Amino acid sequence: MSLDPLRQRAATAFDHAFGGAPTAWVRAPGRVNLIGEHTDYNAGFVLPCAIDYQTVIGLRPRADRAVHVVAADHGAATDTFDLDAPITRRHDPLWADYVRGMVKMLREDDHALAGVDLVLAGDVPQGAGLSSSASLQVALGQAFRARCDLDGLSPTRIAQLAQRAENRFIDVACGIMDQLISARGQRGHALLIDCRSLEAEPVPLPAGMAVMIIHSRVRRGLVDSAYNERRQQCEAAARHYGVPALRDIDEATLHQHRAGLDPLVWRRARHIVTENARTLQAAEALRAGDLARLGTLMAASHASMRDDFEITHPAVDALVEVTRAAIERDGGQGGTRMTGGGFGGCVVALLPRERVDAVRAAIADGYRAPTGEPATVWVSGAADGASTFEG
Ligand code: GAF
Repeated sequence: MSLDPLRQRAATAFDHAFGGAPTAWVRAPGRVNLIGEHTDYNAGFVLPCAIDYQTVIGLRPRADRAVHVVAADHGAATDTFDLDAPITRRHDPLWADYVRGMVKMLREDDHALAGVDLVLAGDVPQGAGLSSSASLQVALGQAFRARCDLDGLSPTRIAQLAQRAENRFIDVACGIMDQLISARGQRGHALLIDCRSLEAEPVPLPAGMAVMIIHSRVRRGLVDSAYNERRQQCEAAARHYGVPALRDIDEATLHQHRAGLDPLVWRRARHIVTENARTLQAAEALRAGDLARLGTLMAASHASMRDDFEITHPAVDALVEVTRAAIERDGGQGGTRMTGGGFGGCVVALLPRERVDAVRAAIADGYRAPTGEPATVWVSGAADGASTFEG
């Protein structure tokens, strides 16, 4: 959670692999999305915040044109490739492909790259849907920006190239949310991101609120194929309505021009159209400190993901219910819903800090994953996006 253990782990691995110390340090956070799910690839709105868990990279220039990488968290495994040769996938280990993919996209975007030794270390929980891979790729963009003095490489451009690496190199058809919040997050704020214009408005989290992240311990099975299927259904619905993206229709149009659209695809579209509206309303509720309204919107978002978009899981539904009941006990206010791509993974809750222990205890008592495991709970602030720091 704090930078120091990560920095120390990376420094030790660096000395062991390359001798000496990095000359520069960068970091990029994971994320949790408060509301606005699967809306990003529909050119819509999302409301994520960056979290206090991150990827750290220590780096030092090399005189040649090679990239040498050490993964401190993977038994100091290494990867090496040449900046002037074709950059291809290894497939195993996956972390090496994230590095290669990001470097390839930076190169294709015509940035003048130079050789570097890199050590990676991170504490974003992996496989939990908290964007550990986006944080790695954005940190890499930040690392090359620092190594090669790429002053023109903006945080938004880093995010776009990181998304492109996922789409074209790793072959995951994700939207821009995870990379953009990792690159541009602001401490103490969620960002209301317009995924079409990429404008992002910081929305302060009300004082005294905690962001709780609860891992259901349900593995996110079949997530890529199901995600791609949802994406295709949304695109089919947009074609039916004759618009570039579902962002471009409102609820009235959704109903008026429904005829001829497959009922399942229509329900997918209804999730996106209503979720966009809820996301804008949730940003307003946050700004106004209206936690009751926020709670209602988060509950409606979860129901829509469960019933219309069908991306939740019975255990995750049960976890949301236990969490909601605990938040609302004795008139308490706040909200909870599944967060991220879905099919398992994490639940997010926004609640007054003094309620955290009681809610944590209720989850420990009232929830078990299908495997019998208890949930894992993290409490985070809203963190800054990618940055350099002193080693
Ligand atoms: C995953 C994707 F990577 C994001 O782009 C987004 O679509 C999210 O699922 C769902 O909101 O995290």
